[in-house]
Amino acid sequence: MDALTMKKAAGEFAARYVEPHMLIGIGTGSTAYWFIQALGERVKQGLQIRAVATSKESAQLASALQIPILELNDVDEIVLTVDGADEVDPQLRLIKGGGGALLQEKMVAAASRRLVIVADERKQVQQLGAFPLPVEVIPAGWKHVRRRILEMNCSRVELRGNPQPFVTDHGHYILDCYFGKIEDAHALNISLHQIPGVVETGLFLNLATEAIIARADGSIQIIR
Ligand code: ABF
Repeated sequence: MDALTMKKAAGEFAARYVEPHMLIGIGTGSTAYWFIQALGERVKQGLQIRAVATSKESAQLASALQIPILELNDVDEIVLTVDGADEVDPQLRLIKGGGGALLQEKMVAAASRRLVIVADERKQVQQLGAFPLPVEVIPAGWKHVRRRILEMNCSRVELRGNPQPFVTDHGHYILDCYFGKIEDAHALNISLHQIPGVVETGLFLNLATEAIIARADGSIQIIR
């Protein structure tokens, strides 16, 4: 299987978890895209669901497929969220945010009873950190945040976007931070959150309840 086929397989597999009348969270990215497409097909056949989106992009896609979208503030607990990831380790710790939606993704994930990650096998790692860690920051002080992160044993910190900074759905910037292999993700997450101007990090810890991994040989691996 090539990457697109694996992404499609993982996204469509997760769509089977959705039952009638469920309030679900819909992720962002090229794998979650296939989850949303599969839901759209079932909605066409009469499935009744409501969804909270993790990005404007996903909200637009879902709306175009007649999936009713609610705002996060207008719901209580989300039963199931399906989202992608940039890295998944064996303990279901994640790096997310390569798509720039990490803040809404983490808020929706935190409001969800189950967070199911859909990914192709290339996202599986033994230890987080090969992928640069996205950190969402307030534009007004990003240069000071960058300096503080560089003091944290981080080799490179790049403002995402060129020549214009990338601006998130919530009006913030993203710093892509090259820490290399992350020894203690919990400690790093706490340290980053102590820097004034940091809004959120792409470290998703104790949030994912399951991962659906599509493999190149056509198999599906479930990690719980
Ligand atoms: C999103 O999915 C982001 O958090 C992440 O960067 C992105 C990557 O997944 P994909 O490879 O499916 O686009 O949730």
